[in-house]
Amino acid sequence: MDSEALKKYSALHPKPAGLTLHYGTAGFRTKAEQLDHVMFRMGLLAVLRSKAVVATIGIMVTASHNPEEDNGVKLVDPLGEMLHPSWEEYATQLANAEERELQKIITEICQKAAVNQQKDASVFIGRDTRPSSEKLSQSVIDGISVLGGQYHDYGLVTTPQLHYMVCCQNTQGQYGKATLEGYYEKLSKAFTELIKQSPSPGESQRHLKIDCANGIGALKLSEMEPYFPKEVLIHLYNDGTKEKLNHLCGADFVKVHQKPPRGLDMKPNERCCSFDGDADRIVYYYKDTTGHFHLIDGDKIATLISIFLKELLAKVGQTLKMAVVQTAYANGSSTRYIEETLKVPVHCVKTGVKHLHHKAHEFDVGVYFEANGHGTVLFSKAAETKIRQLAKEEKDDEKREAAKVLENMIDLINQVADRRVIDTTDAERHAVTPPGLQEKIDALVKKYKLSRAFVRPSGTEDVVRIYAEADTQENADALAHEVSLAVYHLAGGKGAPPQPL
Ligand code: G16
Repeated sequence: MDSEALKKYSALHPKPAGLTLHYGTAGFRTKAEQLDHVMFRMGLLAVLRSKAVVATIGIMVTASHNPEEDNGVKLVDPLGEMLHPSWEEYATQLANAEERELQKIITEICQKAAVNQQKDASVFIGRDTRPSSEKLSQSVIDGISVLGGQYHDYGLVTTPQLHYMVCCQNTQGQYGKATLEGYYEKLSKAFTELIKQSPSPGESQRHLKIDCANGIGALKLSEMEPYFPKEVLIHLYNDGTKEKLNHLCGADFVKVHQKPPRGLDMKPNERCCSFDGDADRIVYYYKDTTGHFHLIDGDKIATLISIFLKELLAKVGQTLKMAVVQTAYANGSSTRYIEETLKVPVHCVKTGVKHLHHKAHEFDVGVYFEANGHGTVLFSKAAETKIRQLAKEEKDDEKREAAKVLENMIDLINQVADRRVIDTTDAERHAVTPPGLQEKIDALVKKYKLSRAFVRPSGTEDVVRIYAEADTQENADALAHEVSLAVYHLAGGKGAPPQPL
């Protein structure tokens, strides 16, 4: 390590005095102007991680669903998972180190994580469309370069695209080609095959209106459109040419407000969907002929995928272990339906793709979705090998065709994932502090039928999230409001008490 160069470059990316940040649900997130030093240091960290695991590491500059003024960084591990949790603490230490301690902290990390400094390092970088992202990704490059790492800057890409590139690179092309063209070709080929195998729907069913949250999704979908089968028509809205990122649109807005985004005009029964700012969440929706809005969020997507996969697995006659992984935000009826009607086991883990992904790996087929639209399906290596073999060699026509559909699903699903006063336990469904809060929530929940509520500190924003469900929308809203008041009083609220949405 060239200490003089490190000193010189870190001085170009100074840490604001007194600023402390924590590695949250999906990396670091805050106002963009506070992040220059973090980006430089995550460049350093990515080099160390790359040397430690002797593989390419990814860095995505994005604050995803958060406002345009924010930014953040997501680190991607070799197979496209989120950074291993054992390194989150190192990331926090590096981000918060005073400049004079930087070298010492790097040396300590190398010792604790057995990093062989002689190894080569390689880092892939991507960024979203935020105005601050280009400059911040240059700070990442400074961090990588000062420790002698090699890098490839993919520029503007979606988060799933960067995860894909990293996975392709580390599997020597087995997963696909580490280029945008490779990504579009792989996905569109599997999608085209699946369409051929599915019963022919009405003409309108192959049209989709897409709200791109004024983010990267618009750019990348336009690039991908020529690869789609010609009967599939997409119409892009909120493409970022007029309005601000995530403002009154995008997956988070639609999910939270249970209404269509601004700028997307919906006719009855038209299929619509929304991405978030870095295009790693999706929710679908439509309006029926009475004008009623129907949301197909992550819970419903997981349910539909589970029904589809369960039928196919039964057809191929394989007893593969399938499970669904959800978080505390999953609507109770979806959990009941999957467990009791579909007879598929459901597991609940803490919020954050990294937790769901980890759990889903325990099964032959692990379906995981957060209610907010993050998710995918993981097939174990053994299950994938079996399915590919059946698709090729099975003599029984029906079984072989079902295996082929599953094979295309595997190729279409981008399996790589994105991996303070209130403290929680039981997959964040139970508050242990402040004292009395959980008892208060329990009492409020008892007042409503079919109800559930919990609170947890967000890991991407400086807010406490409150979840409530009940037999009717009015009761769910009332319960949410009462719980938010309880949080406000018991957690020592300042300013005006919370108002119902
Ligand atoms: C990130 C994580 C998601 C999580 C979301 C909200 O999403 O990847 O797993 O559900 O933050 O987390 P919290 O409730 O802790 O703020 P994204 O789309 O912002 O990257």
